[in-house]
Amino acid sequence: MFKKSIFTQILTSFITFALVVACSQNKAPNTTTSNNAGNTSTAAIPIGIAVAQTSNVSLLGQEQVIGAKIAETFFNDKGGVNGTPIKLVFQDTAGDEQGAINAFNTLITQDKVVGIVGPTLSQQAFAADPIADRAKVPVLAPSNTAKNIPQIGDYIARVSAPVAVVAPNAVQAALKINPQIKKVAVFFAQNDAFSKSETETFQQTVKDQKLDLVTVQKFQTTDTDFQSQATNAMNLNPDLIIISGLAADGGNLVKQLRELGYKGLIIGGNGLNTSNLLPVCKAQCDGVLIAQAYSPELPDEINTAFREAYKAQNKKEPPQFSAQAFTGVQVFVESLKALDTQTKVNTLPLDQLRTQLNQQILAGTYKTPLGDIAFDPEGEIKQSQFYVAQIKMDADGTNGKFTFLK
Ligand code: 1QQ
Repeated sequence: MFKKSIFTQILTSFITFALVVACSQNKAPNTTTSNNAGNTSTAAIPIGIAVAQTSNVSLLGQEQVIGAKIAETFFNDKGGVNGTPIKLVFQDTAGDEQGAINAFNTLITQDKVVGIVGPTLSQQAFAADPIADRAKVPVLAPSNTAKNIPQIGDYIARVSAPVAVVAPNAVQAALKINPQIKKVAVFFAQNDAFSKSETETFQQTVKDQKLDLVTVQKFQTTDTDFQSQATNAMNLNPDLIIISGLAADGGNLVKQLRELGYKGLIIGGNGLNTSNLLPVCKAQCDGVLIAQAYSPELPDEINTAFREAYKAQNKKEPPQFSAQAFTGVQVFVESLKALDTQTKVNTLPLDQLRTQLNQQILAGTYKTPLGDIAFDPEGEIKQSQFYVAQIKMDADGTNGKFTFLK
């Protein structure tokens, strides 16, 4: 038997090592591979989806998963990125900051995604987005509506319009339904960045409308018992109550206010903007007003396609969080296509691709289920249409839906 000399063995090991290192570093995401039939094909372009698939926050995150998956199928059926498919890589953020940080790190360094749609909460975005920004990985925030999200860094943009422009619409709608409203009680979750930001907007709107802000009650997103705050507020006889929290806590608060006998209008903020709220407050959800950055009824071609795909799968109208997640994936796909027509994206090293993709995202305009959108230089969404929905529950309280006010 032929025996390799020590020198040949060392040389072979060295060459193998050098090749592995060269291939693993800075690899463009869509390398050419061979399939079993021996044909060469181009591997899919990985886009990261970092949303809450577990924890209480999954009441919101589940809708994002659905929207993103519909986008993956929809755009791949249309040829992906000029013939190259995209592939969504999901990393569960769960509901806290550390979960989002872990998901972002894995997507950036291990999955080598070109960009990230996520996370679910602003509270998580303030912790995880700086990591993507430092790594120069573009992030599209699908549901981060607190003040100062795009300002986290050059690589952070959002497809989720800020509370400052969305939330006041709910107050206008409440005043249209009941022009007699004078006394307003406001509740917010003090351990959540979005809720703190949204309540500032609501409280300012109440003042701007010359209404009387009779009390501000605080709670935690982990609370289940709201008796003392609800009683404090009801003692002041408000005729409007505004809640900034998340779905589980917000739903319980609505329920307990009604059980204590509150009869006036209730506005829920964006954290209550999901039909996953309905099993929490059941019949007591009826009448809750929630401002919307999306309407299923928008007649644009892409929304019609998205709406049909969503309805075929889920047998109900698509919610805002699904539409925004779809839009996040869409912006990545269309920006990749635009970039690819200038420079083939599969020839670019990953770091260059991420940087150029970020520039392309900010430069483009997009026809999405949210309507026509674009970004300002900081990454803030430019969007023009907003809506208000009201929850209508069936008499038995098991089924309900969001009806859009005209
Ligand atoms: C935010 C939000 C969440 C309530 C959406 C899921 O708007 O955290 O900014």
